[in-house]
Amino acid sequence: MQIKTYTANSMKDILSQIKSELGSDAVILSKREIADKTFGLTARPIIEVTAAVDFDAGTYDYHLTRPGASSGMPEPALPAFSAPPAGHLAEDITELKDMVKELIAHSGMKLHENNPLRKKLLSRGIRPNLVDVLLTKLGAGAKESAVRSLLGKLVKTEEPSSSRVWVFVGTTGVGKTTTIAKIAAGGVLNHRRKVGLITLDTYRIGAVDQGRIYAKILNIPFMSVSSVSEFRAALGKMGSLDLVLVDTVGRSALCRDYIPQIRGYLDGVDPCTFLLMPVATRDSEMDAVTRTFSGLDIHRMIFTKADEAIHSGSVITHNLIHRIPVSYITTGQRVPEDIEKASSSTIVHRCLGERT
Ligand SMILES: Nc1nc2c(ncn2[C@@H]2O[C@H](COP(=O)(O)OP(=O)(O)OP(=O)(O)O)[C@@H](O)[C@H]2O)c(=O)[nH]1
Ligand SMILES: [Mg+2]
Repeated sequence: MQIKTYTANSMKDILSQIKSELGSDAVILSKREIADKTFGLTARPIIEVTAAVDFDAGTYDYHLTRPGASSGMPEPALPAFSAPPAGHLAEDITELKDMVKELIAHSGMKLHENNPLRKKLLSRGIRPNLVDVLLTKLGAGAKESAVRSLLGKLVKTEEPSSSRVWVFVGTTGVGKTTTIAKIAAGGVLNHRRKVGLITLDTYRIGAVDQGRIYAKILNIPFMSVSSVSEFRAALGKMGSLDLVLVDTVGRSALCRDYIPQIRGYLDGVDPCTFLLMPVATRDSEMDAVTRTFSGLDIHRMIFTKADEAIHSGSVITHNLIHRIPVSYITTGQRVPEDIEKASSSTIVHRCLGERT
């Protein structure tokens, strides 16, 4: 299964994009109006649609769904799409087909409403239309083991990239500094790596102290910088280290100058950028935050505070919709213990619990 999000000014444009990229068997998972941020204050509404198409999950690679990214993997075969007859009739037929598909996507609930597996997946926080697409793919009478196995193939996790500069972003209080301390401690204590810490002190006076204290405990270099030139100088000074962890001081991502400011710091640095998100965040909030931070080219996700979440289907939903690989999950306040490397099987297990 391939899932992809499209934006355009009209539904017609989006449908033709979906058809040409995903083929005519694609189904629409969600559709809504959002503000086109590129127009600033005069933002006008555009349509955002997430669509999915079914093909052998084993051949799926997330890069294929990320515009501009190249995986080096062969393109999976898309479902055959027979060209409709020419003329108005053809257009009408195509439009009707689209409407039927949209209807089917929205009537998934009816098809599966008596399936106990549906109730279970919903109770774990997986978005309803995703649940219906998964169940439709597996067919009536699908067993939970089949859902686990499909999700195991679809959920994308990956180690951080090979960049030696790791940048941690996310809204206020999501656990950036604590997670950095956990990763720094793991690097220093378990892998004997030379680690340094830089805080981009873009806003809060006194916010650097937390990082400074962790750096002191771990006996690693620490610098707080408040301009791009200071940041470049700090990176230069830490040039011999194996890993430089960059903390960004919490500020609402909705502040209009926040993302451009951070982007200014990172220009030409080629870091691995992590977006941190608490597991117990509403789907719509996760979508909005992810969209806001996409201005920074997010390479990996870190889901935080898994210990505070009643269920963790939000991680699966986010991963299937946004296709940003997960690198870590944090599970408590203890430094350095409460962090684990993400794997698709542990994410599925966290969401669905023990096999029954
Ligand atoms: N339960 C739980 N608490 C966590 C976890 N990670 C961090 N916290 C707590 O969340 C609070 C905020 O953590 P910080 O690391 O300061 O968050 P931040 O993103 O750096 O915050 P700002 O710099 O203010 O944006 C602290 O009380 C942490 O102990 C976690 O995995 N589980
Ligand atoms: Mg912080």
